[in-house]
Amino acid sequence: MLDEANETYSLVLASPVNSTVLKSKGVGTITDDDSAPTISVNDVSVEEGNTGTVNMAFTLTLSGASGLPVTVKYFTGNFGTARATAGTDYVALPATTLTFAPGETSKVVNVAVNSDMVHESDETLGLFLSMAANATILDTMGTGTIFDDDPIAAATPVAVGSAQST
Ligand SMILES: [Ca+2]
Ligand SMILES: [Ca+2]
Ligand SMILES: [Ca+2]
Ligand SMILES: [Ca+2]
Repeated sequence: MLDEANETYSLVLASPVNSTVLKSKGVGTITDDDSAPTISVNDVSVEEGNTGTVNMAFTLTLSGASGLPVTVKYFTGNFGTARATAGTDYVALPATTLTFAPGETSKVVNVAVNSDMVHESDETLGLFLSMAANATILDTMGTGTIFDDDPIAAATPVAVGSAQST
């Protein structure tokens, strides 16, 4: 069941009795017929918090274990109708190669969300996957939602002007 590289073996015929060996060594090839697994990534949401950072942990999952190392690139991007801003709302991750060792089926990618005390919309970012080797990307993006937890700033009291009457 494991997806593997094709394997070769040698067969050596030795010491025949009452026969002649015409070709003493044959090389056979076992062609692997197990399909490569697929990669997907989940959607994650976190409360923003007010100080420091909050960890947004995405889980990348293989549909099945592989006998081969599986690699995939991931990177973050501002994404969605209310987009989080890289560098302000979270720490951007540049394109990075992640490797599933043979047999591994899940890996975690952490994104640091910057807490703040500014009232905002709930904002989103994407964790994007590309360029997989020995696997097929089933789900190219995980959505990360940062739930804002800050109240609307108290409105500056507006002086109620005395209506001027004429
Ligand atoms: Ca906050
Ligand atoms: Ca923001
Ligand atoms: Ca924010
Ligand atoms: Ca906020």
